[in-house]
Amino acid sequence: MGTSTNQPKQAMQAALAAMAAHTLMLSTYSSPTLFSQIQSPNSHPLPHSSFHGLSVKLPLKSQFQSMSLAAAHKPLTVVAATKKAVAVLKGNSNVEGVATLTQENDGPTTVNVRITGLTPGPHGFHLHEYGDTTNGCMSTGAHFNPNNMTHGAPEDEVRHAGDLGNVVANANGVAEVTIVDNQIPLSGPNTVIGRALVVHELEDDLGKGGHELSLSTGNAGGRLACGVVGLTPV
Ligand SMILES: [Cu+2]
Ligand SMILES: [Zn+2]
Repeated sequence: MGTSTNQPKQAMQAALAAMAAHTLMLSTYSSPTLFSQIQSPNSHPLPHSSFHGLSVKLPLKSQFQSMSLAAAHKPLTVVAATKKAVAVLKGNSNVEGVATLTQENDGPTTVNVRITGLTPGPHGFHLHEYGDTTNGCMSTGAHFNPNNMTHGAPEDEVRHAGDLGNVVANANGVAEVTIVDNQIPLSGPNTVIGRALVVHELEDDLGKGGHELSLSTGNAGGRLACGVVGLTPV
């Protein structure tokens, strides 16, 4: 009898612990202060932490994440830090689509997108700065550009973070594309949550077209459909 009444409580406690761990990890992304507070009881200076092993080869942020969990004496279970978001693309034409974005820890973001109603061929596809569609896709602003770069191709060093290149529609006007990119994270200071994905009328010339708009928009023409990137259950 006691067991059955305790079970929901235990489950609740486990859930709360998991939430606390998750929150802690998210906090360390953007809060060095919190991180140092968590670290201080440990008394190990960062570079000499006893937490060695796999994390040594990981990017610094991942080390922070692992060590902060260890330092806070949380059980060292692997907490899945997968983030997932979705954007439903709509506009004033019959072009529409859905994009899902997933990111594991601090890895690249994978965008799976399917858009219908396009003319066959390439169409510029970007992450724009604002998740504001009060004036349709026009109010989503310019390409997301936190590093003040000029427009380019996704593989270029010099590019807007939001430059995702082109999606190519088949003869039926359907574009189905998977994009893996390092500059559109789902958390942290450059998160794209709350910004918008936009698909364009024309091909993005990737900054190389020599048109006066090449280095700002890739001369990709009108905005056919757009959608705000919002969190969705993993
Ligand atoms: Cu665009
Ligand atoms: Zn751009």
